[in-house]
Amino acid sequence: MSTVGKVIKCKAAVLWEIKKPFSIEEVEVAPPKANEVRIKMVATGVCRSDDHVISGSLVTPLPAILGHEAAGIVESIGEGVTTVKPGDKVIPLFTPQCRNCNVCKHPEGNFCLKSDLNFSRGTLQDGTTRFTCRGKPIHHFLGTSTFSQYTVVDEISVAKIDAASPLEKVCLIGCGFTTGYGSAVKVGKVTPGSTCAVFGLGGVGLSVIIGCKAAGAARIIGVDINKGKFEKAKELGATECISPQDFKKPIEEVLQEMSGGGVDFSFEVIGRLDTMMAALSCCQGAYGVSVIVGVPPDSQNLSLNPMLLLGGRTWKGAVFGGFKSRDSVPKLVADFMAKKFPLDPLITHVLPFEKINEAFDLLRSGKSIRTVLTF
Ligand code: COD
Ligand code: ZN
Repeated sequence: MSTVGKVIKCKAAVLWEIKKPFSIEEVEVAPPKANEVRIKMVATGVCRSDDHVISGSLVTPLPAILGHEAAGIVESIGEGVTTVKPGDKVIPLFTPQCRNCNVCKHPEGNFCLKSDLNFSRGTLQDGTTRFTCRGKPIHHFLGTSTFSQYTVVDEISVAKIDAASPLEKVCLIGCGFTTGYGSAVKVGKVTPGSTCAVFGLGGVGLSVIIGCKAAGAARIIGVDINKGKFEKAKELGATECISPQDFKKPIEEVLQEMSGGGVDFSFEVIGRLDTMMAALSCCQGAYGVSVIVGVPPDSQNLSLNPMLLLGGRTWKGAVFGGFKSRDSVPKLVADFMAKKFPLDPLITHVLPFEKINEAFDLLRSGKSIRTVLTF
């Protein structure tokens, strides 16, 4: 029996309040309105930013259905939708691309003004929600809400991908992989033969390493206090790995010495102010580029000696690896299908969707790089 135009009853993980586990509930998912798309979820990754909502350090209206790194199949479309159709494989996009705002129209900008990260309304673009549970409206999260068997997204927040792509792998292109990879190839614009330093070897840091390697870097130095992370980093392209705890002098001095005066590109993929300063300082003073990927807790501030920049260094940051989402995600999936980069080494656990709380325990304990939940 067709579900088109009807409310779908299905299972979703609802977060009722912060610092509590998800509860798997029966929810009602309304049909898509004009310019909206209803998606049957196939796989979703579990990302640190979802956990930041649970801990309270990323604020979004609750109760909500979280999740923003996923892949699925279009079930039905609302009036006026032209870029996807029922049956298409798609990736929901937590950074939309409206193609009309100043950012979308700028050749370099990707942080679309329609992003819910800007306002955190917890709704679709029309200001309402499509989810109901126990008679109460449930908020969306970043316009994606992938911790549900079905979700509704705006057309500006979804990209059609290759029909042959394995959804339980390419879901990582929806956030973690792309954030790291793009930070190297698109934001830092790593050049062939260069020397790079990557601070933090979690899933996103490893994706930065994959990007540095793809861009042809000659040396990629991984930096982490957990030496257990070194093996995989080397497998993915790090040429050396060091722990700041093995040195008496500051790590930026160690890296300057290792690189004969400063690395060409550095990346902070931890989310700490001290490592952001170390990453900035370790890059070459006249032409080095340092990219911030991590987000520090509770909007902390840095103070800076402007001399660090006056010599010619560049300091930058971006969301979603600087990629315009609807333009780039289909290309990234095509690149994965063409074996231009791997995703398998990033996926350490695969669990059924119902075990979502277990997946977050794995994330918090540091035992997983990425857990993919399958529906
Ligand atoms: N020095 C060196 N390494 C350290 C230090 C330190 N002082 N402290 C921790 N580390 C290492 C840890 O041992 C770990 O290996 C690594 O740093 C961090 O890895 P993870 O697994 O905790 O994190 P990732 O790779 O999954 O994600 C890291 C981010 C910084 C990207 C993430 O936490 C974040 O801030 N995300 C928000 C960025 C974003 O764009 N969000 C948009 C939607 S997701
Ligand atoms: Zn994420």
